[in-house]
Amino acid sequence: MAQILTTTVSSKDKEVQISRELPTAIIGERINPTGRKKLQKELKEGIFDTVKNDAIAQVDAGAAILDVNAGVPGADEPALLLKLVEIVGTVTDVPLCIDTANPKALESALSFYQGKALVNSVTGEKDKLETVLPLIKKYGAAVIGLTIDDDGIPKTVEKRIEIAGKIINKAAQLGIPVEDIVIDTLAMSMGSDDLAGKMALDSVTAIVETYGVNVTMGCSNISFGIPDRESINGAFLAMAIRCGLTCPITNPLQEEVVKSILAADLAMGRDEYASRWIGFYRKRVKNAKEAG
Ligand code: THG
Repeated sequence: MAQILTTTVSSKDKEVQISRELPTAIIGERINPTGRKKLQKELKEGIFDTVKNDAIAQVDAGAAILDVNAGVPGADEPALLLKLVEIVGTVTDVPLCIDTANPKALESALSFYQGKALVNSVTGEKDKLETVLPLIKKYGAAVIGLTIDDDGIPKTVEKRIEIAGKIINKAAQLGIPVEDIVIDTLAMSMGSDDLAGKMALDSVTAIVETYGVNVTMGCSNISFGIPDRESINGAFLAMAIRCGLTCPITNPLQEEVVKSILAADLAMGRDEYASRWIGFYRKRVKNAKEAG
């Protein structure tokens, strides 16, 4: 059996532990303007109502951590990311996953953030390792390591294992402990490659067996371009959890997604007396009654 590593992240007031012995930690993906024209427009105009509503709704629906991405084309990303981190922190108290490829934006967000953030992300690319990992060390953050390198997205499980190893070793050289590295095995669209799901699932199993680390994936990616995405996302999530996925980046506002995760946790023996399942069931019934 692979070693079980616990990744701890925190906000000013709350700590979240990520482990294969604990319930799945949902990272809510909604605060991301990619593909959301209306949100892009609001952010450009300095309107943050959708961000606030999405933050509150995702936590209410079961998100343990919130991903925050400020990638609006043409916007000042360092300033906007900082603003989003600040705004989300005023309406929720969960730890944040800071999602940016811009080192300036990352450093400004980290220097402002109170707690131990999850940084999204570093890759196995030489320049990324050299710019991002020192910031992780400096701010004592945890980091998602994408299994991509200078050759692009790997075509095999073995190559993903190799890239993850490179990220873990580079981090260790800087004094970043392995439990602070969460590996992303890359969920790609099954709409454009029908073997993408199996590749991702096999990679989760292999990464967990090899390194024992926590694993994430942007699970909604899997269903791009296919109808009834919620059902696909739900089934994929349950299977990936069985393989060792512990902190999916996904949309908790999709009921099927949350149901699948809770059912998978129950089936994995991580929901004592089914109390989480029952708690969420009662909440759904109550919300439905209130909505008439
Ligand atoms: N790995 C890591 N981080 C990531 C990803 C990943 N961050 C970004 C992304 N991938 C995960 N986040 C999303 C957010 C939204 C969607 C998918 C992945 C999505 N959006 C709808 C769409 O484009 O059709 C639009 C939503 C809307 O209009 O409401 O599907 O892989 N580490």
